[in-house]
Amino acid sequence: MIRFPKDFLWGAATASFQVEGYVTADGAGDTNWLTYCREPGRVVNDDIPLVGASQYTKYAEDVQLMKSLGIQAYRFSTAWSRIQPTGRGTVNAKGLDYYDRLVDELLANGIEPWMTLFHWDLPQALEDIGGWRNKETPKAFGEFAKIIAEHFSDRVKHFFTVNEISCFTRIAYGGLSKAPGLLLPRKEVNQAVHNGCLAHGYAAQALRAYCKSPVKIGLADNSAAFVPALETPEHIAATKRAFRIENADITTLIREGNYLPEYLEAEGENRPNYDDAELAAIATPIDFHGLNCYSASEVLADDSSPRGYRILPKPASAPRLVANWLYLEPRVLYWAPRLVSELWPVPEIYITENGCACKDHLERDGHVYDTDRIEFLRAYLAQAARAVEDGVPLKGYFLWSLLDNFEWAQGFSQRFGMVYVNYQTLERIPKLSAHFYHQLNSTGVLP
Ligand code: GCO
Repeated sequence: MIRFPKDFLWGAATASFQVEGYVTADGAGDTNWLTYCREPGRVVNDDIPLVGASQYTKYAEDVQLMKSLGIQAYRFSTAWSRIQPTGRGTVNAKGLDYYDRLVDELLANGIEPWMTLFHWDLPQALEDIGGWRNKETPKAFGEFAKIIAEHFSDRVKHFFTVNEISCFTRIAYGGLSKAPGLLLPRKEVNQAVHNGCLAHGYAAQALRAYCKSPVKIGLADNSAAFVPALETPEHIAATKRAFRIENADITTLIREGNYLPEYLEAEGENRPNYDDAELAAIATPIDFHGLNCYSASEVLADDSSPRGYRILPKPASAPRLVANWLYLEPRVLYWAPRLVSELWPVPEIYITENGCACKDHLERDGHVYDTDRIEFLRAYLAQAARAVEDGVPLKGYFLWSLLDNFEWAQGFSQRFGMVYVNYQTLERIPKLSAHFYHQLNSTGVLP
């Protein structure tokens, strides 16, 4: 029997642009993702989440849904552009009102709000000045964090600064699949990555300075994750080394406050511009480390390579479900928290995203029998339990996602929810996996 501790936190996660719909309602400004969606050919079927899952209007129903599924904490993000339509200056009261309503509804129903300040939807006015390439953007984000701290810290006790720095910087400015979808030279991309880390740092400082009562601060990090191909001491040591070096420009930088020599040497002239004050801000201590964990690369020790490890290519028949990047690697839920806790001790680690897209089918009896998703979750969660068992300070888990939602460049074509959304009627239908999750969170035993 696989059992979790009584106080293990069971949550669900979403993000503003992916679930809210009504992205420009009530004075909200345009965002880079809206611009991206409007460019033909960027998103599958040219989907735009103008209506989407409509949590903006259906939040109260969604809170009841969460309550009925035993969700104890809801990780959601604020759309910066609702609160500051141009990313700077004037506050739009109606934007704050929406998150007030959501937070109050959660609290009234005994669900903890875990607020992410930024999950990729950047005010277009900031994208227009260069977005994350420009250091004005992290500065503006620090100011935004002050607004959030002053307004919400009486009720919200857990804050994430930013979500997945590599996705909104490296992939967004050095690739086509995330807004703004540019292919810039390496130096500019490295600068965007650095500025993303700086945004985390400035926001962490602002939250520390302006929250009115004690809160916990962390980030939702998608470190490149590694697992030892064979679990022997030498391969485990090599994997740990790989974890630190391969994440030199984000996770390692944030947790150590310095770029590793390996990184600086490899990037040479392409290294970003920064100073010591920025490094200090980036390394502002955090209370918890959130890990978004889906897949991983397998590593072997290799004495013939200068770094002492080798990252193995994925075999052609390595198992996946629907998303082409999501190779099944359940052991990531053991090794990522374990290696993070060994490399950079922190009181609390959370899995802040984990889940998968499936080809869910609404049967004629009105149900979705997503036994594939349940198998995925069962395999991954068994590894999370193993981490807890081994003394890793893993304190909770947030399933991605509560609802089917807008899966970025995949549009509505990929469903990650434990609850099915009928996009015509907006009806919510808990899938079999939601019942699995409810059983788990109400007993602490993997069903
Ligand atoms: C993330 C992404 C999520 C995705 C999920 C599935 O934080 O990883 O932001 O928004 O929807 O990861 O791809």
